Amino acid sequence: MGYRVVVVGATGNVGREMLQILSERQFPLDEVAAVASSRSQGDIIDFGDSGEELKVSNLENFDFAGWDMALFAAGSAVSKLHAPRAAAGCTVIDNSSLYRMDPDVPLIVPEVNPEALAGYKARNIIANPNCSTAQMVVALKPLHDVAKIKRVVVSTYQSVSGSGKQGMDELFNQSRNIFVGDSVEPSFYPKQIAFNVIPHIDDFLEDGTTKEEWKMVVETKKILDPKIKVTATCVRVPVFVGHSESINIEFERDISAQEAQDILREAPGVMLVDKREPGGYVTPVECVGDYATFVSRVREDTTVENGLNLWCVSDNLRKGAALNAVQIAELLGRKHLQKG
Ligand code: 11C
Repeated sequence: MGYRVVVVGATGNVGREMLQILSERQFPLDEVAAVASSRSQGDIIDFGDSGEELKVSNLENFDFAGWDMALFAAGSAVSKLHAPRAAAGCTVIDNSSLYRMDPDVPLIVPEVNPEALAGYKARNIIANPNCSTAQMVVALKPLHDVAKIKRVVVSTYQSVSGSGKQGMDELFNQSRNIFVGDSVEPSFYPKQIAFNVIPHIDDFLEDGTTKEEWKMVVETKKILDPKIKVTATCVRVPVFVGHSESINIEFERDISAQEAQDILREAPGVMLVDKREPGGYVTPVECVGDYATFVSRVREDTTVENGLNLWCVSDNLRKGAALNAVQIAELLGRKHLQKG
């Protein structure tokens, strides 16, 4: 006996990836529903590459009663409107930022804080973290367990797929225009993204940081440890898929690069690729379609006490969104919603 699972936002980047991952991980399903806005109602979409097709239902009048789980990937506004009524019928796993900091909603990365799932019944909603936070905490957790992290300084190199199809289209169109000598007018991003980088993701806050940077701070505290100090600079780069991060970590006790490599080599969800030679590290194009959070360039930072630097890369649509949501669904099934 399997689960009855709804994917909301099934026609978007993350929704399609959720369907793909449910199919490729052979998630135990009795039925899967693809749900989206009324614009897509009746469209036929692939259930990953399973060969099965799904007819898209309209979210406005979709009845969640009798379903086991609903994976939401349609943004905060849609979650605000529909997640509470969905949660009255089944457990919601929400990929938006709406509920992440709600004390009654667990914010889960299964390799890091699976125990926090226990509180999900308060609202019947579980939150999926921001993509840049998810991959970072997977890399930090095993190191924190042995040497206690005091402070993290992270700079991100985030792909345009993090901002959805419009971001991907803008990078594609601007790159093509530059090659054929047409003008490049930014429309979706505030500045040119092709052959450029933009130190700005999400809204600006009063203190000069951005909401993306704030999310990395508060989500890391909620998932991993409220005592860890985090400061972030989030940057959009002209890469289609795959977020990269340069992470500087200060620990309470001395930890050598060698010890950190040995720990990371064994850590759940981590793939250490660290050959200290040209090409002996992972770049975003190589992480696309993979489940792992790749860690490279582990080295000691002698400018601070007990410091390490590392490079971390992951598929933002997978570990940063769809894969993590499906892993939460698997955990929920195993721990709380066991079937026959
Ligand atoms: C980006 N990290 O790359 C964002 C996308 O809070 O779920 C995900 C935003 C979020 O633009």
